[in-house]
Amino acid sequence: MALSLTRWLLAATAVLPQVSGSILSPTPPMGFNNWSAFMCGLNESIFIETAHSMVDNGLLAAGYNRINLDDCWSTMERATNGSMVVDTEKFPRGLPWLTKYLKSLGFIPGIYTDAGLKSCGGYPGAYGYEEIDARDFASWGFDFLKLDGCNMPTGTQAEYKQVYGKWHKILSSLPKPMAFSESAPAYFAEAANLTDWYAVMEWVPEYGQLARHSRDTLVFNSTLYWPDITGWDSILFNYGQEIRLARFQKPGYYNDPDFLIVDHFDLTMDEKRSHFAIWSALSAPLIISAWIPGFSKADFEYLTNKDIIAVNQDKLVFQSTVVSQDENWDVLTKSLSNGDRLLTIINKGKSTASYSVSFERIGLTTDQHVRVKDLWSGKSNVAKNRVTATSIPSHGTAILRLSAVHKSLGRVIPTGKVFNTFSLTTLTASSAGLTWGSSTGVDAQVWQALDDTTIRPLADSRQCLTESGRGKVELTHCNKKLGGQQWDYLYSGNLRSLSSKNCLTESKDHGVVMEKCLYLDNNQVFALPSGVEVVKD
Ligand SMILES: *[C@@H]1O[C@H](CO)[C@@H](O)[C@H](O)[C@H]1NC(C)=O
Ligand SMILES: *[C@@H]1O[C@H](CO)[C@@H](O)[C@H](O)[C@H]1NC(C)=O
Ligand SMILES: *[C@@H]1O[C@H](CO)[C@@H](O)[C@H](O)[C@H]1NC(C)=O
Ligand SMILES: *[C@@H]1O[C@H](CO)[C@@H](O)[C@H](O)[C@H]1NC(C)=O
Ligand SMILES: CC(=O)N[C@H]1CO[C@H](CO)[C@@H](O)[C@@H]1O
Repeated sequence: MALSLTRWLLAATAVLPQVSGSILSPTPPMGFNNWSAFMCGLNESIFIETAHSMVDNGLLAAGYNRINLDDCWSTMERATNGSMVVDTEKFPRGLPWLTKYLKSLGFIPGIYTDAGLKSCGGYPGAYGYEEIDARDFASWGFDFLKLDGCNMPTGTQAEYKQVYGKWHKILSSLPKPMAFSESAPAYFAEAANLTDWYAVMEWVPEYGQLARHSRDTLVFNSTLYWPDITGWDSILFNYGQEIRLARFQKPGYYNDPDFLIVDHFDLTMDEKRSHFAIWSALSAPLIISAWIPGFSKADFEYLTNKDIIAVNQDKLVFQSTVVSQDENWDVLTKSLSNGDRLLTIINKGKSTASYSVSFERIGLTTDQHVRVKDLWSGKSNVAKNRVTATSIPSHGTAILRLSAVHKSLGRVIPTGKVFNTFSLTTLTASSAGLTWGSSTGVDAQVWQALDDTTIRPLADSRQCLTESGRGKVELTHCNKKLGGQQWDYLYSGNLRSLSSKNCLTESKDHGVVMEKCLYLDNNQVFALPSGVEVVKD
């Protein structure tokens, strides 16, 4: 994706979703796109060599079955009949030949265009040519379209919605519907006012199968786009955007934190493996953008880890949500379709260390032994009350699958951070009362969201988050008879009191207060642990 060419300076969940056979992409897409490694240097031989390498080294068999072209595949002008024209220096045998060849190997080919007047790289945009381009892409044999959003005529949120909506209509009415990757949200990310970003996030799941919510992961040569950051910084940055948006993901729609840039020149092996493990825990698309024929045996090995891919492709496709964060550690969890629980621990620190998490924090209520499988080593052991991952290397990620030794894991309570997805402050229960604070990973920042729609701090689960009138919120003893202790988590990200219909709000001085619900306001949009029912209204 060529977003960064023009934009780099910018400074759920629900009850078990229905998995229907008619969903275009019931699990996250996996495959290859040449952008991060090749940018505009793409050509036929790169795709052919890549495809063969993916077959020979087991990537296709592991599920990486898409090969997508990015920007710069065409000439600079359209033909007189309005069609895009392939650059025959880059693709001497043309695109229908290429798609046929890729399909003969077992791949699904994808193509790129831009919703605006010009692509991010300056090639013809599709604005006003939507029907012609969709027809051509389909007739050339493509089954997947990535639609960037550079150079829109006016750039308003409403305009993006209208144009992406138009594409949705066209693509879904083709004889063979095309998977639709939408870059629209990325153009509204990182703003001082996130209302438009949130608004776009609300409609992209209705129109397509995946959406790029924020900036590009670093291209191979990062110095061109985002000086002075490392590949690891870029991975954590996009992860940091993704975790704000878990409520939108569902079977058939995936939040896309962008490509796996696994051959970025400064990544260590531990960082590459983390990149893959984190994207898998998020059930994010796994689209490798790297020079695959140049991979080492070890690269192919970790990228084809069956247990981790199974987590990525789990049919619930929950995005793991954050249990806790501190300076050195991020802990994530989610449920898997067979009732197992996934625990992911990221070591952001500078040294190898062990980390231990209580069952409670993972949402488990069982007092029994639980089987813990380390998905990197494939080894299992049993644990009771807490899980400890030992020797996690600096910038490494432990990814553990918890399952019942006997019947089932028992009741699982959605548990984790409640945070403002604009300011990133975390709901904190201190002795002085409630505040929005920075993350330190303490129990006072880990919350349980119960079926009765109460919200309780892990530090003392007899206490409930309570709206106590006059705009105040406090922790008071849980009591079903009291009003003000029940909350709806809305699709908008609002936490709305059932009794007053007002919304939880972060005030200017980080106070936890109640105010009238506003439209996708910076101070009222929150992320909650996965498993909490999301109410659309
Ligand atoms: C495609 O690009 C690669 C890398 O830049 C180059 O080695 C190769 O010769 C090119 N192939 C064609 C057909 O231009
Ligand atoms: C449009 O023109 C191009 C270039 O002359 C040609 O290859 C293509 O087949 C034409 N498309 C249609 C639908 O006629
Ligand atoms: C944020 O943007 C929205 C949509 O453009 C606008 O309605 C709202 O007033 C803005 N909020 C602030 C605080 O500027
Ligand atoms: C990236 O590109 C710039 C400009 O072409 C060049 O000076 C620099 O050495 C390149 N860096 C890497 C890591 O390839
Ligand atoms: C990693 C890699 O092979 N990068 C290539 C990306 O594409 C450019 C342009 O063709 C090449 O110069 C790089 O070598």
